[in-house]
Amino acid sequence: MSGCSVEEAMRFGWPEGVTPEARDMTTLWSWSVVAALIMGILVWGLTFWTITFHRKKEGTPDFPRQTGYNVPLELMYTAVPFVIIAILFYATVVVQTKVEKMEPNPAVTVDVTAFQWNWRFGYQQVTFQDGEQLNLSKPNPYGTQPKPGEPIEQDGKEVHGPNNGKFQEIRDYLQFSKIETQGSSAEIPVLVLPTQSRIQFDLASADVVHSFYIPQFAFKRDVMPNPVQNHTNNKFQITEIDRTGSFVGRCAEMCGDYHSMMNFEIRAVSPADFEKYIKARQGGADNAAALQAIGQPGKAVTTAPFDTRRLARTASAVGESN
Ligand SMILES: [Cu+2]
Repeated sequence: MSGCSVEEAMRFGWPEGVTPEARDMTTLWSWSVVAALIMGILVWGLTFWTITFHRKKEGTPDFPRQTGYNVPLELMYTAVPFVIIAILFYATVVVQTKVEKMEPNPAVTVDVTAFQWNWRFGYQQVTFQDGEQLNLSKPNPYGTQPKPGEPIEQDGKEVHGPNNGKFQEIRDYLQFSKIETQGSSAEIPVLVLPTQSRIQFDLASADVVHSFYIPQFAFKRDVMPNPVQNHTNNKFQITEIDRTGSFVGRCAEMCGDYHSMMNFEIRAVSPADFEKYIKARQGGADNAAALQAIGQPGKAVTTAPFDTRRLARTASAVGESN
């Protein structure tokens, strides 16, 4: 077996991580599984031994020697699981603290807006390698939400309370950017990010609860509407993406009819290419054109749009197919 396949076997089904956080989580997962397997083999072994050998034998009148009420043994099998749990808890806290770490001034801050049933990505703030900083945020076109207790006007009349209709329409927590990439049923949104750079993701949903999941980040987080009111931590960071490439992303929260179509792609490019890409977008190029300008495929390569016409996939379509 090559070293590579041992490493793959040790991941126990997880994809290869492309961020330091993903690798830490994968290590935690690997050794947790190893610990569970050792415990499992011990328990299965003892169970098998008990039912097979430690039993009344033919021709003997008595049960085998009974070992109940053995105080040292009982103390041991109370203490050992506690030690195992303590070690797992400690290792989890160490990794979780790393994964949730936020540092000021990440190189790129992207806002992620989930909606039924696609994604919109926008660049809030970008710092290039030479230190040049761009603030690309744009005011929310939907205005701001009244403060609690502030009267709201609706059809010329003052109305109060959260259920006046108008209140619910306001999505003032959503972020907007001068450079946005939005998916459609015909096109998978491709989010272009630089390698070797700290990246922050700000998540928000325009409607129901979604979940932002990139298998190769070994990370997902629910995407909520009204993140503050829903008491959700809607920001997270990654230390870096350690290689260039395309990584598929998915919605991991059942969010309605076309939930399964909510795929997107992360395209990690070198920091120099990223700067060229952003400059091309600033110059008016759309996402595909800006990607092609840096020698990248203009469309997603890890996943493709689904056919949204449900009837096209039913029996009647089979009948028509000849
Ligand atoms: Cu969704």
